Amino acid sequence: MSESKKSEVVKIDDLLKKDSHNYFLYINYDNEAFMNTGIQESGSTPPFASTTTGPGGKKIKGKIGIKQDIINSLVFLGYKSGFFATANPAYPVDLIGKVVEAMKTPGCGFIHIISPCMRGWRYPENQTYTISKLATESGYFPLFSIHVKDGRPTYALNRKINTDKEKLFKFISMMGKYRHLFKPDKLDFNLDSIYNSVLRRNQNILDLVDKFKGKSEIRVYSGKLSRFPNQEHICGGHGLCLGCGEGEIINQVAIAAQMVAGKNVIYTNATSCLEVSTSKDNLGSWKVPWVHHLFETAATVADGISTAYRILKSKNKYKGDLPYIIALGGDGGTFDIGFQFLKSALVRSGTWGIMNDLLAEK
Ligand SMILES: Cc1ncc(C[n+]2csc(CCOP(=O)(O)OP(=O)(O)O)c2C)c(N)n1
Ligand SMILES: [Mg+2]
Repeated sequence: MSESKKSEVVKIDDLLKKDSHNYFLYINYDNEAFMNTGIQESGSTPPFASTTTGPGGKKIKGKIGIKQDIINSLVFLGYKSGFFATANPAYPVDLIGKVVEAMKTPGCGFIHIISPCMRGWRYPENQTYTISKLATESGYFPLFSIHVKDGRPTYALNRKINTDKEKLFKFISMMGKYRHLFKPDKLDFNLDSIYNSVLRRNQNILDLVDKFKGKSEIRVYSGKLSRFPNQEHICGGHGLCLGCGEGEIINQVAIAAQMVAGKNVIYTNATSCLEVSTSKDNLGSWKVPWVHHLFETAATVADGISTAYRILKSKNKYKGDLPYIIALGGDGGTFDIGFQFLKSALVRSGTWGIMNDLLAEK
């Protein structure tokens, strides 16, 4: 990276004052497997992690393949306007700031959030925060954000990337999904290859930050957690596992969404742990409109709702404020089965929705 490392502080209060409006925001909670159907491997499962479809043991060493990079594959699709970021619930001000920023960016938004899963990653439930924090501190899950304007992405880190081998191995060793790399023998080749893949991926991100620089290379969100309101979009008392990352993530997303839009938010939810555990029996957990549909179509349904409201508004058939539409989906629904739907919804809302007279907000 070049020497001119300028950093910028983005106040969440200032973002809230903007009157611009996003059309479609997709939140991906990434627990690195198809968890609600029994821990099957996804495109986001990292190398050598054990799943029920690629169990780690004597013969098989867990996943053969890479953890796909979803963000960098999505930002070069020529949008007129959009906001993209990674986030981690162990950094709530950063996560909330990004949701607010996405909701204030015209066009499309996408946030990829690491979501620890005690059941699938196999660790005691009270370790969620420690593991989540280590994911970023070790360099495994770096925090960065990208604005796209007229087709051109500009990258910024939200925290310096430090790929720390010791912390990475500590992170790995805390989870049962990697136990076969330590017992009966320590598999140095596999452990080193995880470290090397993280190093290479981070170098790729640093190169992109260098090539597609904005005003600053590091953007830090600031705000006081204690001054943020409690969210009123979803009740407490869901049926997620203890310490589930998805529960913490939806709480933080809803705090941000409420600060931007009050209750004028509609969620769509792909089949996933969050969906099944907030819609048990006849009693849903949601206090704002929430639509469950297929595993793969959270993006399509959300974009459809958003577009319908904008058409009605432009024809003067809807008088209220346009609602904010947020699609929620797991890594299986995002990286794998829902990818083509996600790509299309991002392109429609981030490009066509802005250029089309009927759809663009007046
Ligand atoms: C077409 C289709 N295939 C398979 C399923 C079964 N199914 C529902 S959710 C799911 C996995 C969800 O995984 P992910 O998106 O990662 O969410 P998580 O459960 O991990 O939160 C699967 C396989 C389905 N509903 N529809
Ligand atoms: Mg998952």
